[in-house]
Amino acid sequence: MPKGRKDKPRLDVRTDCTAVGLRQAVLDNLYYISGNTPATASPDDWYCAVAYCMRDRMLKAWNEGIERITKALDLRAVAYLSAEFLIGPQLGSNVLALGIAEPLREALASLGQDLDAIVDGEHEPGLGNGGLGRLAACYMDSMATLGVPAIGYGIHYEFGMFTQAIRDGWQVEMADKWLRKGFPWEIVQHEFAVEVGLGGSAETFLDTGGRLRVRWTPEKRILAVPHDIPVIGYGGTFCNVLRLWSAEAVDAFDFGSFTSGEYGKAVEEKILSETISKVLYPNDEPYQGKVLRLGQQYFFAAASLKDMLRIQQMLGKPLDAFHTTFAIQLNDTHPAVAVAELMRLFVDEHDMEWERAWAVTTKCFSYTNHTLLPEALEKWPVELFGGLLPRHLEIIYEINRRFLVEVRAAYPGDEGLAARLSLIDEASPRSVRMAHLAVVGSHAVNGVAALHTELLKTHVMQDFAAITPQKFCNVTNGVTPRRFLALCNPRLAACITSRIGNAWINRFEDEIVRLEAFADDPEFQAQWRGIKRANKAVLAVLAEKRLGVALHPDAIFDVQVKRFHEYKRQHLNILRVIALYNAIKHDPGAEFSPLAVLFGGKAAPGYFMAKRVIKLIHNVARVVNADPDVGGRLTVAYIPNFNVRVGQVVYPAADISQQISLAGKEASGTGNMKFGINGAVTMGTLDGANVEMRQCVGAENFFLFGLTAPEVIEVKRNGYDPRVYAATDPVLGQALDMVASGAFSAGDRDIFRPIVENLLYQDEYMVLADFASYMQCQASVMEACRDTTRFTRMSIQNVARLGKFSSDRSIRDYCRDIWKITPELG
Ligand code: F58
Repeated sequence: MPKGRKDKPRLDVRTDCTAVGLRQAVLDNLYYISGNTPATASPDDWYCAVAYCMRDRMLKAWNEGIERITKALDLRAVAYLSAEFLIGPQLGSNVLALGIAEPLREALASLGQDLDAIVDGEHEPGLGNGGLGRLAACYMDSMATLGVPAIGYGIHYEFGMFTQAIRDGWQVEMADKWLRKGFPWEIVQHEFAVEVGLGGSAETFLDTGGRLRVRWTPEKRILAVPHDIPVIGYGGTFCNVLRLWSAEAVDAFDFGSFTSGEYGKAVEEKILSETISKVLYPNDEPYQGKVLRLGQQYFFAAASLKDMLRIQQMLGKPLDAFHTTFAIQLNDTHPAVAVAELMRLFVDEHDMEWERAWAVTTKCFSYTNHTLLPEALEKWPVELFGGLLPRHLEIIYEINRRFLVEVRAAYPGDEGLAARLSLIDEASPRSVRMAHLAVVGSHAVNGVAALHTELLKTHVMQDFAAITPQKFCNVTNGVTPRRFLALCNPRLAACITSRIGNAWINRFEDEIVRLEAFADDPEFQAQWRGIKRANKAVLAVLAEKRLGVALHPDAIFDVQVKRFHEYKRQHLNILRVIALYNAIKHDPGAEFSPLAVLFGGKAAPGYFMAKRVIKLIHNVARVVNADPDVGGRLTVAYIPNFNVRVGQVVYPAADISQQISLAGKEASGTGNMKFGINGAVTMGTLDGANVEMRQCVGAENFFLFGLTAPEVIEVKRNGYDPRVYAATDPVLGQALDMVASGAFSAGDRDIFRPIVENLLYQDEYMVLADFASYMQCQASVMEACRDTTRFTRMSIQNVARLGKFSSDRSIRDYCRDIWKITPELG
């Protein structure tokens, strides 16, 4: 220590959490990591300096977390296998978890920097499509907060979800180069890289003990390199890891080709291998077999299992106790090939008896289903599957053979049942049913909301539920109140804390209900409204800046943000807007409370109809927003490139949350919960988790409309003819006619013809059947909004009564009912 400074305690720039220490740490990082001084640093340099500063402060908990999993013999950890983790921006949530926002803010201010601006400048990793990927991220957050040891295993895509731009109202996709400037949160763990095989053939041989064995000789080997991202729980003491695999060539450079002058060929192998983790599939459409996608699935499933076996061996535990070390959760069927791979590892590579291997495997796995849409259930043509994974196909056949022997023994003569349950769909082309593999290979199968689980049991998986009812259970989805309230809505968070303390942040279910007491308190109500207005003003600034649309914070903000899909019925919403527009035009002088209808969400690039609905929304917006008769009382805006970050601005600003899927189609929804805990009142159908949300908030605090799931089935059974609705409801008829006649497309009758014709002649998602009820519901919303006191009470009661929808509760359910793990922190 230099002379003359003995009296000053030495700062550890890696761990100190005072403003002085953080300031020094940021300066050190600026200088030593990006070679900058405050005078030369760019916003990205500042961001990186702060991010590394936070990562340093997470490392102690991180290393303790890894030790916990790799040293404790009696500990069962969750291995959460998911092809997607939509983690969102990291800086803000890590600062919140560490609880050092204030000293950090002070430190940065002393350097002339604004913490919020730095947080806002982060480019988020879009490693997921939507709800499924974001759910995985919420669950990682909750596991770390509750002290559930876990490793999240996934894919380190080089290009995540595409960036959406809008040109002349059409969606345009652009590559998401999220890694361009590096990603400061991850640590690449080259020493834990593993090899994964693909292709080739399988042959039998006699081992030295004279036993018949099978050996798979892959044609190709790819190196899986783990990129570890820390996931720290709220409070900053417990940390898990998200391990994302990136594909590299085993030998990046072929010297043989190089020396013989074939320079291109020398790197060909590298390029081919890296393709595996190159890009996230943005597919939300009817499922198509793509060999690269199966390659991705096997790649991360196999690498993850190898990693788990390494840990098992490190612990010195026998392989047949593998299930005591890991509870493996399959997030949908994307990682389901892991069932066959674990069997291959046990039987082929570790010489375990089939029966024993199977018993251990099924004790490890459990499977979460996220969809009821039959076209979304994964099926791989046998030929394609066998070409890429010949040994796994054999193993699946053997699993199936044994399974069907049991089925036939229990239900003799019922060949129909056996065919329906089979892991192989015999229809041409023969294919592997991944959901069946997941169900047979798991000890537990769950749906993601009560209604969804019920429909799984009674429809999509009816036969499985009949033969193994004990496997099926429900775990209703949840969202993390850290990111989706504490972080994204600091004003509301502070207001809630001022009344009930801050324990709601990690004990949401128990604590938030205490807000009920203030629902009718005039002072609290005024405060509540002020906060909503301020949040709307923030969104209005964004809309003005990015879209040039003026949104008035005194308008009702009515929002639908989610992926575009016909079952989610964004077209029902825009038909409502057209009907409201017509009502204003019909009587321009009538009273009409200002309403801003906001949309956002991406369409899969190949989804013709969804992209056309986006175009229709833009065209309607152009007409409505410019009409002097409307005079700004009805505004329509489309917020481009909806992602986690945009969501964090949108949810806090909404008054009304549109959750309008056709009953029986949305498995759960999680946007509904994010809106709800930020005080938006739902306008929705009895679908997915809406059903349970309505039960919790009470019918008086929910705007319900539409057919129920049984009614949908009934109406369809009796022969649904959408034209009857169009012909008998003049409001609907007029709206459709306008779209068809080119009223929103400068007379062009072709552009929206596919939408109108689809609605009139098919309407699979029964938009027309639910339209009248939706409009009626709209009238009740308008009425409720005119009574400010009533509406504010509804909003407060929504927040106070939605404690159940914290992902902490979901994780507790998984721990208790499926994983049999006791959370360490309650
Ligand atoms: C969603 N699925 C469900 N899939 O639609 C939603 O109801 C549910 O709340 C959510 O899962 C979480 O359980 C979903 O997001 C995908 O994104 C697939 C990813 C793989 C390609 C096909 C879409």
